[in-house]
Amino acid sequence: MSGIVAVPRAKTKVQTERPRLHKVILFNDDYTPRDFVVTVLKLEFRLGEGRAQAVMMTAHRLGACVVAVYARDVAETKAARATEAGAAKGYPLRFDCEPEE
Ligand code: TYC
Repeated sequence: MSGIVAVPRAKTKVQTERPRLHKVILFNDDYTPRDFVVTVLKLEFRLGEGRAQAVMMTAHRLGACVVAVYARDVAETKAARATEAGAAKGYPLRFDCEPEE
């Protein structure tokens, strides 16, 4: 007998979780003009005219609409910039973020 014992090495499997995507949500209000909402959706979120109109009308009718989905920091930056664009004109336009399920 050699006295050498083979001990199996413990394997540590590093599980990196994929960062959760975040939805940007547009909320309706009674004051922001429709065409301004559409302009912000086109400029900040790069939506085409038809998609921007559809998102704006969905928020207008239902109270809120998902605009797009991004990595968390991108979603937060875009939501803040779009909300600020409304505030700069005195509108209560609001965009918010929430994690996707
Ligand atoms: N409800 C607004 C109006 O009638 C238009 C509007 C639509 C405002 C969607 C915000 O997220 C919004 N002028």
